[in-house]
Amino acid sequence: MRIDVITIFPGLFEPFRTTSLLGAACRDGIVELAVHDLRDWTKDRHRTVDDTPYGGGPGMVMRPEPLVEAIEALAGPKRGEGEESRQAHVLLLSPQGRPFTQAKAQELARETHLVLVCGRYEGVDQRVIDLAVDEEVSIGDYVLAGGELPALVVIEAVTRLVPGVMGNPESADTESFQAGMLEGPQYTRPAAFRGVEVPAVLRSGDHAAIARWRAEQARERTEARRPDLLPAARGDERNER
Ligand code: JBQ
Repeated sequence: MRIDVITIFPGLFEPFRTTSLLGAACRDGIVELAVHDLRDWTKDRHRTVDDTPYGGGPGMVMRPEPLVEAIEALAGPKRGEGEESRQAHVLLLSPQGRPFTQAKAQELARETHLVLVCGRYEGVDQRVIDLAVDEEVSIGDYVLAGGELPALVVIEAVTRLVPGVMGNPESADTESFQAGMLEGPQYTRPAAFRGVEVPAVLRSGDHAAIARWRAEQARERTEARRPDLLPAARGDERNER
């Protein structure tokens, strides 16, 4: 998979490109991650990427010219409706986007070429979206300064699903099987730490009992912390109250 990133802070991506799972995938040539400075597509002396909003208001808006030229240079021009779309799928990270989910990560992992555009919080000129972006995604409802961290979140979530990236393909499977439920508590040695013991069932060797205990723990934790993940249970609660 090839991923091109368009950003005004290319340096933010360097440590992620060279570290851990993603670093190994890049070294192995399974993922090709290229990070581009948006200012390379500006033509004025000050390399300006933003301007004041039409209609007034606070903040600045990202200018359309450098963004659309950068996207076209990396993804190719967007073809008309009904035509086969270009190879690259262009994503804009923005608070106005549809929520980024594991299902979206799985969908994006099937692409061969992604172009990620990092917007700034005040926004990008709408014509960039209309002319050059395939979809807008958001990683969540909190205030951030720009799309760089969201882009890194998308890169990590997507690339670990690309065949050959995970060292152990079983862990990816297990997690996707369990997606929709939180994991219960995990323990490693020592068996007792500062007087707190690992639950006896985990040390019993009874694999069926361990599986039952884990399922029960996952359910309780999900009910307590993320009832939204359990639509059936949530319905029951409503009926009880
Ligand atoms: C969003 F994707 C972006 C880009 C810029 C700011 C943002 N703020 C909140 N969540 O994921 C986001």
